[in-house]
Amino acid sequence: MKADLIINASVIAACTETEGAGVIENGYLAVKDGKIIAIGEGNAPRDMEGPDTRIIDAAGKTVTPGLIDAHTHLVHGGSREKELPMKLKGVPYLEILKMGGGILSSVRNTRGASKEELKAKAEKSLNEMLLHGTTTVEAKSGYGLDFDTEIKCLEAAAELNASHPVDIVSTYMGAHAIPAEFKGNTQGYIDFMCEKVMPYVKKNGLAEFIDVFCEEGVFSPEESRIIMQKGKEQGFKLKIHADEIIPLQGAELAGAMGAVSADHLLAASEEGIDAMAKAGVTAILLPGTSFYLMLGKYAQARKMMEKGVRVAIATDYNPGTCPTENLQAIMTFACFGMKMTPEEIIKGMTLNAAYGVDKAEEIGSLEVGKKADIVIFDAPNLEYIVYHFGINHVNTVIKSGKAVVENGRMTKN
Ligand code: IZC
Ligand code: ZN
Repeated sequence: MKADLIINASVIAACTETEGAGVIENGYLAVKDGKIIAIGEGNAPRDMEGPDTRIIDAAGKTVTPGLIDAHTHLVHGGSREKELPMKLKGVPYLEILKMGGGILSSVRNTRGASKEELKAKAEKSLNEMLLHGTTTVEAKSGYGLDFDTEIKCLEAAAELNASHPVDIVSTYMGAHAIPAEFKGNTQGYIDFMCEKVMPYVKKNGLAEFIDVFCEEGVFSPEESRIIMQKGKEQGFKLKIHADEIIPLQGAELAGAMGAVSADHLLAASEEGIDAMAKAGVTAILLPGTSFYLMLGKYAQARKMMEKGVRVAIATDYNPGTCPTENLQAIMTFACFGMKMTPEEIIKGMTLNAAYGVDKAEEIGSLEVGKKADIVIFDAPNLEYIVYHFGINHVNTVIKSGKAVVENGRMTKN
């Protein structure tokens, strides 16, 4: 494979295991056979440049690891813009769900779509993600709920993972809502998920994680614990939508169950944050959702960081509560909503996000030996990307050593 040498970068944010984002000013980065082989300050050593080395001049630009979107509901049918007037009238999210709207309306649309239709829609989203700098995405099922549709969605994600440059980490999230056919019989639905769906998903390698929406009117903490326990016994890694709206000690549960991540956490308690720090649970915070639900409140990122919790930031891309694929927009919400610095934010979308999907050994930082997933932003520094918001600053994306976006456009091959 050809080698690439990125030179003259105004800023390289290596996002290594150090304090801050490991910023190098005026640096170089060398890539060969899909891996990073050198990184440093100043000029690249002369022997780095071979006859087929492609030189990328990154003068005036900022280089970061490929962004990792550690929490999305990628595969789904339909959209929910028709809920806007209700939202503006102040009807709460959980109220819309209770009336059979919200997630359940997306479930109807997803059940009604073919696998090909779902793939075509998700592929468009993956293209947007890639163009905006995302090279790895976690994707949850949970808009099918019945056996056939959940499997259809997980298969769609697996097929896209094989065909699309963006890598997909899959999560089975049957525990996203209680489907109409199990209304009033939550236990029956839990048994169905744990005994029918999970074994099939495991056997066919369709998901690495399971996730549970632990929320008032959805799955109680006791029910969530049972689902997580059954998932763990079957060899799944754990995630939980915890303390998003109503405080239910979801963060405590994540700690007790040894979850890889707990996500949302707006209403997490002090004790819950301590439990996460102690158990090494990554907090995946979703400030775009706080904004979109007009909650007037964000997760306490600063407190979590002070207490030693690893903080990742993701989009929560989904049709109801954060319909955007653009992690750069989420950077600005993280900064202004949660008072995170640009260095903390980029780390939250790279190394810490890699921990959130249990892939930190391969991706998430620019270090010798790691996969060459790299973004070059047409911005002189990290602060500029966060400050000049709502537009796409990506110039180049390199995925596993291959340029997949050049001059802001996807390459053809
Ligand atoms: O479709 O509303 N919170 N799940 C949990 C969501 C938001 C997605 C949705
Ligand atoms: Zn979610």
